[in-house]
Formats: sequence, C-alpha cells, structure tokens
Amino acid sequence: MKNQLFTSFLAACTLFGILSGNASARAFDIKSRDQAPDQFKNILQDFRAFVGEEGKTLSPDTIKAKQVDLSKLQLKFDHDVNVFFIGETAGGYRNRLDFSATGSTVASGKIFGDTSCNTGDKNFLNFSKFCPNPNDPLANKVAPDKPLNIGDWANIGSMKAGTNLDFLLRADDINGGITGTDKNGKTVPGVWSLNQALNPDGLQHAIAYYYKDYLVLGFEDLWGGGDKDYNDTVFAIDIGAENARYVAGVTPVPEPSATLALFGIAGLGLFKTRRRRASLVKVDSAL
Ligand SMILES: [Ca+2]
Ligand SMILES: [Ca+2]
Repeated sequence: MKNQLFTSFLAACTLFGILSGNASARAFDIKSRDQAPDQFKNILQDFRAFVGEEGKTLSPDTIKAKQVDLSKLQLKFDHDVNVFFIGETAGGYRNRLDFSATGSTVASGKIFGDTSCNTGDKNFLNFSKFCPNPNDPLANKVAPDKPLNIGDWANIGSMKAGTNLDFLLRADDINGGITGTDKNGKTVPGVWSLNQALNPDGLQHAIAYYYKDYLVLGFEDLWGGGDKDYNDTVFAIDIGAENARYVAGVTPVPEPSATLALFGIAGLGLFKTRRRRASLVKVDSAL
C-alpha cells in the first residue's frame, strides 16, 4: 500500500511537471570559479576582453561577422555542458539566463536568475573590466537569484549528439521584466534568443565568439537593440572542444614538424589552409 501511494505520488508529480511545462524547474547548483576545471581557471582572466567597455557600439559589420549561426549550434558529440558567467555591463537591468535544448536531448530551465556581478567580488583581479556596473543582492533572494562572482558556473546536464542549444536572456526578469510591442502589435515580454527570428523586436540580440575551445556569448538586453554593445550579459559555454571547433568551423592545426614528416611538401599546403581557416575566427584582435 505504501509503495502504491508512493508510486501515485510520483506519477502526480510527473504529470504536474508535464502540465506546467516546467519539467526542468529544479535550480542548478551554482559552483564557484575555484571549483571550475583547471582548463577554465587558467584562461579566466583572458575572458575579460569579451566584456569590453560599456557604451562601446559595435559596427553592423562586426555584429554580423560574429553572429551565432544557430543552425550550427548543434552538438556533434555527446557532452556534459557547463555554463560560466563571465561578466556584465548592464547599468539598469538585472537579466536572467535560461537555456533550451531540443532534438536528441530535450531540456530547459533557468541557469542564473540575476546575471548581475556581485559587488562583493571586487577584489578579483581586473574586476572592473569584467564588471563595470556591479550590484548588491536584492532583498530575500538566494541562489540562483542573486548576483554572481566572475567565473561562477553551472552544469546544465549531459546532452546527446544531435541536440540543438539555445540560450534565452529574459531582460530585467527579477524586477518584473520588460515588455514591448511585437510585429503584430501585441505587448509581449522582452526575451532574447540566439535565434533572431524568435525575438519579438525582430532584431539580433546575441553575438558569439570562439576562444580556446569555449564559445563566448554576449547579449544586448535592450528592446530594439539599444546601444548594440552586446556585452550586457556575457558567458562562456563548454560544449566540448570537438563541438566548439565544429560550430566555429575550426579544425585542429597540426604541428608543423609532424605535418612535414608525414606529408612532405603536400602537408605544407594543408597546414597553410588550416591556418587560414583558423584565422577567420580569431577574435581577440577584433575586440
Ligand atoms: Ca549590473
Ligand atoms: Ca546594451
């Protein structure tokens, strides 16, 4: 009898989860940068370049060149996906970051409820470059709804090859969110997808970079594109080196000596081609 009751209870919970459309409502554990893999810790300082200075307006060409090709943000290999908070420049809004996985693995949920930099992290080296406009926690808010330290991260689960990933920025969600008028004249919330076609203002709100086998994503949070600095919320995702290289169109560059030994003169041509391809996604000089 006890077992039956328990089974019914579980079934009811599952049904409720399905009906509410919120099957992954559980909060993810937010871990500190000290708990991050060494590979991330070793390059954490480098990521400040992707936050940039507030008020820096990117040219339309730059925005277009760095645009996420959503059709390629699909895993080619299984991977346990991690999302790392890098920084933010938002002066007014306190944004929320969600993810959505479709295809082979179906999952969704809130990752960070308040993507503000934590004022209390100010002793971190180069803090102001990552976080020019930090914030104190809002009253009575606990993780994942309180400001983050640089490098705070969450594991959002194991994803199968063939999974399509999207990240959604809910502008100023913790303060009630923002609204605007969509193309049908309807008042709707300001929720920004990597996919421009899904955005209610019809504009691009995210740009992506490839850096040392991470993808770095930056969001513009204002309705209508605002100042188009695309650094209001910046985070890095670890989808695995092979997946990141695939999405960025990067192939591993072989050592010159090994190439020569194996392929002779023909290998030189291959090496040059690969170098040229890699340079197309080199981003640090463009920042
Ligand atoms: Ca802020
Ligand atoms: Ca902005």
